[in-house]
Amino acid sequence: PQPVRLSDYTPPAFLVDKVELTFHLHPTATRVLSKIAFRPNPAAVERRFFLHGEGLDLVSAQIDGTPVTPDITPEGLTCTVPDAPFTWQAEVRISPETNTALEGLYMSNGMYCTQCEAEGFRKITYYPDRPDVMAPFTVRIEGDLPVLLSNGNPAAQGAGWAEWHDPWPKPAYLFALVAGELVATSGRFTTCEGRAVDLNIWVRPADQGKADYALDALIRSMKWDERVYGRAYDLDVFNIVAVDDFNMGAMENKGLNIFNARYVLASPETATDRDYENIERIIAHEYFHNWTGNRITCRDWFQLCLKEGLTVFRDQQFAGDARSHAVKRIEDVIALRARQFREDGGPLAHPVRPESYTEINNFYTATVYEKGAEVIGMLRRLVGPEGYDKALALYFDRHDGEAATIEDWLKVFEDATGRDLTQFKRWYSQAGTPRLHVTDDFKDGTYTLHVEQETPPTPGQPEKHPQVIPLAVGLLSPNGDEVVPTTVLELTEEAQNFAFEGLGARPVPSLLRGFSAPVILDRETSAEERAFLLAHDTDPFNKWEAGRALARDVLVAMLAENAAPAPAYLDALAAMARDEALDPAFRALALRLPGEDQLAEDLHSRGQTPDPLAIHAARERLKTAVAAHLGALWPQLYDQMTCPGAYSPGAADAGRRALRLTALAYLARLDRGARARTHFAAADNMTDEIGALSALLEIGAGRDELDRFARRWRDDRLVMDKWFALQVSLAHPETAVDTARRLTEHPDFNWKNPNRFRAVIGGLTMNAAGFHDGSGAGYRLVADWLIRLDAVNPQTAARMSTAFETWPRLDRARQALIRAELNRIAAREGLSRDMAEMVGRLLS
Ligand code: HT7
Ligand code: ZN
Repeated sequence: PQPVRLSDYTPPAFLVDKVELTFHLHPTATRVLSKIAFRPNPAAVERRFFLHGEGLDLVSAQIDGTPVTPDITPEGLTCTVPDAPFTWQAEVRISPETNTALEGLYMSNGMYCTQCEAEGFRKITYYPDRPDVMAPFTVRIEGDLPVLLSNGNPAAQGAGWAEWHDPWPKPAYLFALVAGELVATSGRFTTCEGRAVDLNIWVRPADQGKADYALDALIRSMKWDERVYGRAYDLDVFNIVAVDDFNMGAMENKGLNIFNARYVLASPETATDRDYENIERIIAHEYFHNWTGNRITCRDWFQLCLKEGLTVFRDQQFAGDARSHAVKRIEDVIALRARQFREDGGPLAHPVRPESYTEINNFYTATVYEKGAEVIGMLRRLVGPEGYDKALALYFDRHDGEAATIEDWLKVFEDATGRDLTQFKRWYSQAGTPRLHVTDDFKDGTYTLHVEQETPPTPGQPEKHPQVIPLAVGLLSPNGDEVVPTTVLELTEEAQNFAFEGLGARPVPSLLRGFSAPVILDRETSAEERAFLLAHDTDPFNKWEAGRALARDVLVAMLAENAAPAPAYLDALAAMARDEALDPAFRALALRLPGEDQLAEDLHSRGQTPDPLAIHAARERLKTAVAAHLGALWPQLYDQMTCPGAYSPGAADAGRRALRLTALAYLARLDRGARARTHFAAADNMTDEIGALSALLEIGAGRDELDRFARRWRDDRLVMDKWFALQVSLAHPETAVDTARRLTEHPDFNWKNPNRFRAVIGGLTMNAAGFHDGSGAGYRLVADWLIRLDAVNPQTAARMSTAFETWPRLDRARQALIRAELNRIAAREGLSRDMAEMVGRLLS
């Protein structure tokens, strides 16, 4: 297939005034009747009538009531139509039960549901399936099921049928239908505009009672969007449905969000603190899309970051307000570095706004989402919170009801603040993570920072230009006082100097505070200076960053020289862990060592070839050394960090549990898991149960506990996903591949369920040393399963192929092994467009 290019965009030939759909549900022969009012688009450059449609069985078609015979291709149909408004009617037949790709209308455990973003609506009926065609929808569903849902407000219903009307014009990708035996957890919310909204979280009857937290998160999100962005909800009902088989996290269909069940269902016994946090974040994210995505949508899929980057930024702000801004920022940066920096530095690098694609599903990436959010964070920093608020108000005002572009987005900032964003726009078009090389000097009371920026070449972009980079800086005096509070320096040139005058002594710089830009900071820094910042920096992000950099330097030295961990680092860590002025959640994060994949990336960026097994061994040695050095502290922290009272998923208790379980994991290295076993046996919530089990698995113990866990949770599929994932991701490198293989033979390894597939095969790819086993067995097993899954669910298979994106940084032997597997996948007959594009890009 030919790639689609941003530069080829043309407006639609026809616009849609109204859509009426009728569904007669049947597992293998659902009839879909459509009646669509079209009119020629005055802005069109051509008049061809083309409707997308894939895998549809066309029964009949009419224009203004007269039967027509369209020309049908695998992508859609064309037909001769009047040069004036007309009504198109069609009947198609589809088979939801055999739709294993989980795109379009499909079935999950007896429930009908849809997934239309990005291009799934064309698998439901013939339609101009592009986001710049927006229309109000009326939907009638007929089916012998108790709950029949679609977008908008309920219009009428009877036994076996229901009608829905969505007055807000929307693109087809926001269409949704759900039908099944479902029960609701319900609430009511009155908006600041006085609209009473019925809220329902629909789950399968067996999951009743596990949607309270999702409902609570929804209400908090609605309030927050009113308070912070002035955005109110605009329908009489808001429905959320939890579905077992789902390709991604959730989908923001207008008035009918559909969620992967793992991001809805929670009880203290079955969900961890991390699960609760994810539910809160994703509920908020999908809700926020109602304005940033639905009311204002994207003109075309190249503009995906317009809704995704902004909505991630908004959900990050929300979570920061609901929990701790410092902890949230650190967690977001850990994730950004692990997923987005890795993507930006490899063969899959692409701009935040890509310029071409073959399969758009392959571009729902960390770059579009997370780097897209970082770009908005930088904009906010550059124009200030008030400028940002003014620009957003103008954005909602100017573009409500439209399908907009990044140009529209930047123009509202220019118009609202008077700032020229021509150079800033490079963040949308230039791929790759910029590197800042910083040196400094001090003379006659003046401290000068010399900053150079450089963005490495990325696929298709050999030459890079300087970007606008907000560099937040503070200066500390040698006694630890802050002599220059946080100041934002604006980098725009390849090389720039910034002088700070009137200083009594050479200061210690705290650079890139709050991680003010998604860049790699390159500056020779001594261990003493890092320890100083860990102890004194007033910026919590940089305080954590100093500890993280110390740990990384220690690990690099351990790898290079087989050195013992530096005592200065261990002392600094102990002081931080003991510091009761610090939030327990922050301390838990600071005690977490950099991940193996992150270390591999760090070594690579220093010009070395990482050895995954050596990294694993060094990290294990460091963990044991930290355990021993801080010895007596662990039982103290374990005893101190209890949470009296009933389980609460709130940030305060979750932070205490995180620190307590960190202590338990280190303690397990000293007492051979004795305390972890007791903890596991006494656990009354899933956070404690998983925390103790992980501590045991990490030291190669926990067989009995795994068995007990399986017996207890056999019937809970979401908890069993954890059981599958944990065993593989925490397996010893030598046994990881065998463990994964054995689990693929387990009777409950339902590999067509994306959550279960991700648990086992994804779990293996996350066990860096196991996956990169020198024999290539890990690569082979993953490739075998990707080939198998690709035939039934290309989207999920293609997404997981990113496990291979780090091949260029590995040694020759591993590179050859991975390339051989990628070539084996590429050579398969009938490979999906999704996978073919991914493998092609990975190999290029
Ligand atoms: N906008 C959605 C992205 C999406 C998706 C969701 C579920 C299944 C398939 C999907 N393809 C694209 C989710 C979001 O970002 O909110
Ligand atoms: Zn989104």
